[in-house]
Amino acid sequence: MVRGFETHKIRKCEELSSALWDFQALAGTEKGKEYQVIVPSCWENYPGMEAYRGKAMYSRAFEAEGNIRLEFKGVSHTATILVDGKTVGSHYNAYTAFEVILRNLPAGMHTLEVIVDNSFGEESALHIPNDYQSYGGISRAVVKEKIEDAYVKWVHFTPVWKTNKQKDGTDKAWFGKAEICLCNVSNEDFEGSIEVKLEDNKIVTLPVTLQKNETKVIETEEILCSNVEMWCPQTPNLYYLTTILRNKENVPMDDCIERVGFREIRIEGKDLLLNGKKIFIKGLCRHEDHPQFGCALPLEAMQYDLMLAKDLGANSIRAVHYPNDELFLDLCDEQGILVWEENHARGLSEQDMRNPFFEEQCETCITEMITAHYNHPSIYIWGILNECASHTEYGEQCYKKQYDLIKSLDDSRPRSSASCQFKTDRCFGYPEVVSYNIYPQWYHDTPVKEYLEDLYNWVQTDTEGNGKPFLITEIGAGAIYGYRHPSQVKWTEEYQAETLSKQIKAVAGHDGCSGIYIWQFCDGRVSDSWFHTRPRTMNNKGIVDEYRRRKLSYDVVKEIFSGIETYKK
Ligand code: ADA
Repeated sequence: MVRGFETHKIRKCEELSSALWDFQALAGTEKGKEYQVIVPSCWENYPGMEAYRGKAMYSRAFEAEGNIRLEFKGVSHTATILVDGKTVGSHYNAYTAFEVILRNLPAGMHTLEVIVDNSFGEESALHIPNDYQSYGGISRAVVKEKIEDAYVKWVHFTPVWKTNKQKDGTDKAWFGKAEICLCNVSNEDFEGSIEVKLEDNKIVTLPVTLQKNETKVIETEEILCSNVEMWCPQTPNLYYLTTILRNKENVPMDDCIERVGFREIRIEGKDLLLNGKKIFIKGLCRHEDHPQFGCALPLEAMQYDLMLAKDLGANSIRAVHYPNDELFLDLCDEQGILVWEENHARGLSEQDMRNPFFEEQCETCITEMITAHYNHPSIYIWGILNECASHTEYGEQCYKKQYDLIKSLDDSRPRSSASCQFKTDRCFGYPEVVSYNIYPQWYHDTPVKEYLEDLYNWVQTDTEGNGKPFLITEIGAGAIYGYRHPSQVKWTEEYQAETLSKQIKAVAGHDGCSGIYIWQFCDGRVSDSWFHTRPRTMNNKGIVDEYRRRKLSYDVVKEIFSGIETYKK
């Protein structure tokens, strides 16, 4: 499965994943190991490949003719694409989708080869040994599409709640603006038109002219969208937005179907407002990680995680520390679960950020993330650079550039960054929301309330984050599943449960806080080199373990989240 809904009716699509591919390791002692595997998958789940870090080849045949668009939803972490033995594309970063356009393929069978590399090295500024695993494999779906000379590359829809001047008085109504990116892959100029429909209602038709090989974005006005209901956690209403591209003979030649939600995210002083109502985030930080699937979780496993999140009383998932699979975001859209999504980065020092590939790899990730995920109503905020060097002058330059890039791509959502720089962060003037990762009672034994109050007051008195919404984007403690002991020392389930209880109550009871994300939903695998501080080479701060088995803290979090109003000031 590629998406939670059909994204094309006119464009002919075929999923190349969810089928057998040939796999072969290309290096090391595993060199020559061959398997038939289902894609998406991670090779760490193939026998004998559990610790393989290097290059491997995936291949399969496909039938095609003419102009073909191949879309890879995620290859971990560097991909080189060959068709019939010729390199036709490449991509860095496991967590963003990319396309390869093949022009005028002769009719018949063709060979697709994907060389995948998950090694660490100078050219990888973001996939580095870290407190999560950089898996290897074709870890998300692969699609083959037939396109004509011109096609719809993407459509972004921005819902706007504003006064409906077409009616007297001050009634407000939902409006929508569409931006449509069109590509002409031929050497001839193109003339035609696009029609945009919301469900079955035509909302606009515009003429289109494209020079040969031109890519162009055309924008509609803000158009009144009658008879729509808002998207919110209680009623996550979704609507199909269909864009049809016609040629000058008015014959439909391509289409793009998106699914949108009418919701408004706004900031009022120190409050986050969803559709005009103040919200308090009860969230969980979640890696895409599973002992049986690596980072390539199937739909059923994704939904099981969301069922647990809802059972816990959570209303938000913080997708750490990279853009997530669109299938997961589709599930969040359908179930009214708010998502904090962020570009791919975790804990990079200034030295790491000075890697010559860092800025380009971050900016590409941000652009690909927002281009692909813009229409998900569940995403309410864009994050950058989790716990990177926001306390240094050079770091600040990078943060500013990335905040500016996000704003240029999407000025409809607030921005933030999860900081760990205590009272040295110098970047709170740029984002709309101030966010911190804190671990009182785990990495240090300061009482939670005291630590939180001290930090919050410093932000208000000494930084440009004064008066902005303030989120705790990580807080938690470790526990080894099954380790219970009357001493209740650190790493026992008892210690984690007691600590999370204090931490959640302290954050909920602080009237400056707009929410909390527990670190973390489930235990997850980390890089082998992190073994010294990570028993089992796992990050064990989950409230369930990697098999989603509940620790004592599960019921404690559930009871507090479900009755959060009791603890709020
Ligand atoms: C940081 C980091 C997380 C995780 C956490 C921990 O806050 O953002 O990815 O490493 O620390 O477990 O210490």
